[in-house]
Parts: sequence; C-alpha cells; structure tokens
Amino acid sequence: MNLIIDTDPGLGDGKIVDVDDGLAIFMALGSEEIDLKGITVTHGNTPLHVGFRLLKEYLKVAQRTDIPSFRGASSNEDFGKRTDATDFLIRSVKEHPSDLSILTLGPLTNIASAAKIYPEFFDDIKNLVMMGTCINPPFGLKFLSGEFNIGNDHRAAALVLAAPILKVVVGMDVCTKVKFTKQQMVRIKKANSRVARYIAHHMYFWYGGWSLIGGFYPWDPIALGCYVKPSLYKCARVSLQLQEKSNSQIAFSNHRVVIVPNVSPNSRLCLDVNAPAFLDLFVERLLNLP
Ligand SMILES: [Ca+2]
Repeated sequence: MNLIIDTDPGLGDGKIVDVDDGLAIFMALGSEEIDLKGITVTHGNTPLHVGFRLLKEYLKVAQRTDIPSFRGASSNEDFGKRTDATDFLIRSVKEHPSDLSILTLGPLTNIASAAKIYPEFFDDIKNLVMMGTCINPPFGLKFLSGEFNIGNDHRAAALVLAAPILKVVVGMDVCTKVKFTKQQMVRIKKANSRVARYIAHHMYFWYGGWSLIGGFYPWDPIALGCYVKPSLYKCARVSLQLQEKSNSQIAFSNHRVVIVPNVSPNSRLCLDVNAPAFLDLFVERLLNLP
C-alpha cells in the first residue's frame, strides 16, 4: 500500500515528550504491507524544526534515508498556507490517483492546508486514517475530550472530518485499551539490533514515567495498525462533527468531536482493538529492522 505519514515526532527529543510518532514510523518501516512514499512533519509534540530533525535521525538509524521527508506547518497559524509538505502531498495524490493512503499522527494542519490549496485532494486519495478525537474520555476524565491532535488545530480538524471520504478515526479512548508494558520492553531490549537499541535508549524517560502505572499507551502505532492488520480492529460507521463548547474545561481547546446521530456517516470510528495481538504485531515489526 502506498502510504504517506503526517507526523509530529518526539522520540529522541531528550525530554519527556511522547514517543509514539517515532515508534509508528519505525513500525511502518518494519512492515512489508507498507510502501512508505514519504513523511510530512507538522507542529505538535515538538516545534517543527525539532520534529523534522528527529525524523531524519530515525530514517538514518533505520538505514532508510531514501524515504523523502518534508517540513509542513509550524503552528496552526499556518492553516491554509503552502509548505514543502503541502506541495508533496498534492504532488503525490496526483501521481497516485485513488492509490494513496494517508496516516495522520498529529494536528491536521498539513492535510487540511493541502485540501484548501487543492480542492480535489480528498477525491484523489484512497484512505485516510487519523489518530485523534476522544469521544468517550477514559478514566472518567472529561477534560480529555478536547484531545491533543484535534485541539491544536480545530479549524483543520473540522475540515478533515467533513471531507467527503469515509476516514478511519482512532481516538485516544480506544488506544487506552492497549498498554505497552515491561513484557514488550524486555523483548525490545533483548533484540539488541541498532533500531531496538535506539528505541530502548530514547524511551527511557517516557517509559520510566508511565511504568509507575504499569506502562504507556502507544497511540500512534495503534492508528498505523489499521493499515497493517485491519482485522484486529472493530469499527462503526458514524457521523463525527467538531463542536465548540465555550466556557468548558476541555484540554487543548474549547472544541471536541462528537457523534451526530441520524446523519449519513462520514467516518469509521474505531471502537475496539485486539490488544494482545496488536502488541505482538507491534514489537515484531519493530524487531524486523536492522
Ligand atoms: Ca503524534
């Protein structure tokens, strides 16, 4: 499958920054189902220039510097602006009409901007899987319904959700069904490949912090898994819409995504994932790398 990943990488930043984008990129590189045509970087977990530098580092560690990478939006202020990322996205959908899938792992500014610049953008792509939304906030924490990727650019999120394609939406709520624990960490450490050593070294703070509650949730790799092994996921067709809720105590923005009943579906919302099978697949693919 021809795939472009749009991402906000944090693995390797040396600070306590979410490592999941980096893990998803390595998982994609280790998955033969995926023909990775390029990677576009957006603002999010880290400033754009940091995320771009980290991405270059992953590709070097995995010996895949042949994969093109592009800088995109540096903030949600760049919504609608042309960047190297939007140029690449538009060029790619024209080169692979109806045969290009997209995975979004960060705020949606790059994708929405490509669609603003080239209105046929969504007509020409095959699939879109996005990590974002939080329809049923986990652990009763209602303020999480804003969700990072949606809240960091609500205008872009609204445009992508309304796009005339049946996109797959993997929310942070379903991702909390999957926990990366000591069991997976031990497998990676034992492997002792170059990529495994890099991952283990740079997950030190993130894994260490989350290990206090038994492990962390690998949000972005779970979204990638919809392309690698869709049979592990259960989805429902629903209509999703961004709503503004003023004066609310919602994290990241006053916007959240809700299911609108009795309206034609615009999304396939992921409801469940086979967690043990996903974790096996995830580690196996990471360990496919040199
Ligand atoms: Ca991300």
